[in-house]
Amino acid sequence: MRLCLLLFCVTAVRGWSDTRIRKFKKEFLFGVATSAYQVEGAWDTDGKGESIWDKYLHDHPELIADGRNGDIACDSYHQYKRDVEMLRELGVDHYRFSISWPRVLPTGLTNDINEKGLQYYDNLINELLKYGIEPMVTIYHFDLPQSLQELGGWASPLVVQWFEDYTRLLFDRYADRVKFWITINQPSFCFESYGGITAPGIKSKGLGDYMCVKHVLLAHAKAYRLYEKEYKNKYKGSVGISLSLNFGHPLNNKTENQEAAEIFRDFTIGLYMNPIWSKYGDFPKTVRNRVMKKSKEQGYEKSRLPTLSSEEIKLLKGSADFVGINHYTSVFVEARTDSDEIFEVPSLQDDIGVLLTQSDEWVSGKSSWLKSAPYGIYKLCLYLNEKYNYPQTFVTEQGWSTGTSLNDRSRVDYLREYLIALLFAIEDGTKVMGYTVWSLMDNVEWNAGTSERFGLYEVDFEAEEKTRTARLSALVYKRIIQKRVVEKDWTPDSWKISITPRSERDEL
Ligand code: PNW
Repeated sequence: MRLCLLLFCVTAVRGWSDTRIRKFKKEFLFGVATSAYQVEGAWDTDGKGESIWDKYLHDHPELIADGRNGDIACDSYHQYKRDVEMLRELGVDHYRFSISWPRVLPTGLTNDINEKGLQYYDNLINELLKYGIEPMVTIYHFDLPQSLQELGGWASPLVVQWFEDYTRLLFDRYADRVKFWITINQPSFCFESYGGITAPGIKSKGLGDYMCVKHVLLAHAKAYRLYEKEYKNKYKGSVGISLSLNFGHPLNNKTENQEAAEIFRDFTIGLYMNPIWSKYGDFPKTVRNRVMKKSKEQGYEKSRLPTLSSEEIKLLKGSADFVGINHYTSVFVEARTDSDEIFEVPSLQDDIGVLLTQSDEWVSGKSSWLKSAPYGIYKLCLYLNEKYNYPQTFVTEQGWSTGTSLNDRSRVDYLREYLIALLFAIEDGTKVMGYTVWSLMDNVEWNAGTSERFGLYEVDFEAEEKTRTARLSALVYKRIIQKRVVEKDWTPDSWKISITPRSERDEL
C-alpha cells in the first residue's frame, strides 16, 4: 500500500499507458544551489566578521560528524571562477548562492561596511553574467552575524530593522544585475536553532523558536516591501522566500490520520504560507488555537505563539512574487494516542502532536531523514494550488546525499523520478518557474560536516585546491537541461564533462 502510494502513484494515477513525452518549456529555468557558509570558507579573511555557525562549530567541534567545519569548506571565496566554469559545463540557466551577512557587515550593522566582502559578490555576479548565467541571491542562509546574536538574534524584534538595513545595502549594490532575490532560506530553521541542536545552540523549544518565526517573517516582508517601493520599477526583479516544504501524507484513510496530516501540514506549511499567501493572512487558525490551548494548560498566560497585529498581517499578506520550494522527502503522519508522551514539553513537536514515519521501502539517501518518495512533490504542488490558489512557485532546492562515489546512480534515479513527478504537477496546473538542484558540489552539510555529500560535483576536501570532479549525475543533469526531457535510460559515452555552447540546446 505504502509502496504504491509513494513510488508508483504518479504513474498509476495517470495510467501506465500514458507514455506521452513531456518537456520542460524553454522559459523553464534549470539551476543549482549552494550557500555561503557551506562553500565559501575564508571564514575570517579580508575583514569578514564571525557568524553564529563559525562560533558554534569552533566551540563544539565534537558536534560535527567528521570534524570538518566551514573554515575552508570548498574555498569558493578563492575558487569562484572554477565554480562558474562548472556551471558552464552543466549549462545551467541560474545559480542560487547566498550572501554572508557578516562578510559584508562584520558587526551586522551598517556602521562598518566591508568593501572587500562586497567586492567578492560583485566579482561572482559579474563572472556569472559574463556567461549568461542568472544570479539568484539568497539574502539569509543561516549565518547570522555573531554580534547580532549577542543582542538577541532572531528572537529580538530589533532584527527586523537590522535585516532591512542589510538588505538595502545589497539592493543598492546588486539590484542592477540580480533579478531573483530570496529573502530567507527556510524560516523553519528557527526550530533547529532554538532546539539547541544547530547554531546558535539555544535551548528554547516551543517559545524562542516561535518568536524567531515571527521575526523572520516580518524581516522577509519588510525586505519585500522595500524592493517593491524603491527598486522594482527600475529593475523589474522578483523577490521570494524559500520554504522547507516536505509533504505529510496520512498513514492511511482513517479519519483521525487524515486530520493528523492536516494539522501537521498547518504547522509545517501553513505557518509560513498562510501569512503571505492566504486570503485573510495570519498564522493558520488551527495552529493559533492549538498552541493557545496547550500554552494555557502549561501555565502560560498567553499563547507561546506570538500574535500578529493587523498592521503586521497587512504587511505580510501578498509579500512575495514567488514561493521557493525546498522539497527533499515525505513523511507519513499518524494520530497520536495519549499514551505516546514522547516529545519535550513545550515544543513544536508536542504542539503538533502526531507520529511521523517513513516507509522502509523508500530508497534511502546518506542522510538519515532523506528518503526518495517522488509522489510527494506532486502532492505538495497540488496541495499548494488548492489551498493557496495556484501560487507562483520556483523549486529552489531539491537534492540527494551519497558517500564519495562518482558513480552516483541513486542521485540520478532520484533526480529523474522527481523531475517526472514535477512535470505531472506542471501539467496539472502548477506554476513553476524553475528547478534548482542542491547542490552544485559537495559542501559542509552543517553538523554532518562532509560526511553527507550532496554535490553533482565531488569535492576533494583533502586537496589544497579542493578539486572538483563531475559525478555521473552532473552529466545526466546537463543532458536534461539540454534536451528539456527526462530520458530514463540515457547514459553518457564518456564521463568527461566540457562546456557545450548554448546554441546546441534543444528548445521547444
Ligand atoms: C536544506 N529535512 O536544509 C538547506 O537549505 C541546505 O543548507 C542543506 O545543505 C540542504 O537542505 C541539505 O540538507 C534541509 O529534514 C535540511 O527535510 C533538512 C531537511 C530539509 C532541508
